[in-house]
Amino acid sequence: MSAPPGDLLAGLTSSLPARERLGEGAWLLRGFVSSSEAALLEAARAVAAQSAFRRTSTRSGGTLSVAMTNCGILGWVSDARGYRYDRLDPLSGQPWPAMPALFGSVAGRAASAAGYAGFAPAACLVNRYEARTKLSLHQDRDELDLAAPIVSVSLGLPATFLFGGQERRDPTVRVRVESGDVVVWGGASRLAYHGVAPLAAGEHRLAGACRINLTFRKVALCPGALCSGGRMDG
Ligand code: MD3
Ligand code: FE
Repeated sequence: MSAPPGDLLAGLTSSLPARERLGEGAWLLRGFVSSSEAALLEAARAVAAQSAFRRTSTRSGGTLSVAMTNCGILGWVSDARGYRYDRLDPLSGQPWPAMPALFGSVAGRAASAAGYAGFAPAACLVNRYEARTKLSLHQDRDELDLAAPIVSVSLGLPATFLFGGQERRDPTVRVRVESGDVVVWGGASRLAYHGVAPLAAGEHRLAGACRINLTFRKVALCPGALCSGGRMDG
């Protein structure tokens, strides 16, 4: 009595550490940047030295618990007017810091490993989570190019991603992500609802008491223009 070849193949595939399928077009690459954690955190610190972490307000009058900054040609900004991508940091009045070369290469390699060749992000949103901060369930739809994936790099304290469906009411699965893990969200998962559960307190050897998440986005090809899109808070 041997198992059907399909089962053997499935077993082999799932035992490969390289990539785990989270959903249609969504891949978890565990430990993909493990060897670059320190360098990535150092680059994120250099970005924040130019464009500081800030907690932004939302159109609904609230304030996000997560602190954010950006690097790259475009940065994601939120204020009482809503959400958009902007070439200037509203705090400094200057362009966002350039995307560190290491960021660009990591984003491109991760996208390729998940089957999205030629990914060249215009924006990197840097999120900083401290104990008890969270990101409520939302869709990322401020980008004009929804064919491009989003690449997410986790650094520092572990977190739990909530990964839902195309509708807010769809059930969510919980995915634990650790420092060095990368998730690539594209295809049918690109507009899935997602969020991050409140961060558990802790101490990470390189990042201290926080989690840093980098999300790389293509946004759109719009030289010289402001990119704006829909809302993100449903
Ligand atoms: C699923 N950031 O900044 S990245 C965000 O960990 C954001 O800071 C989270 O969601 C963080 O907007 C999670 C995970 C993620 C990003 C984009 C997605 C999940 C996604 C797009 C589609 C589906
Ligand atoms: Fe998001």
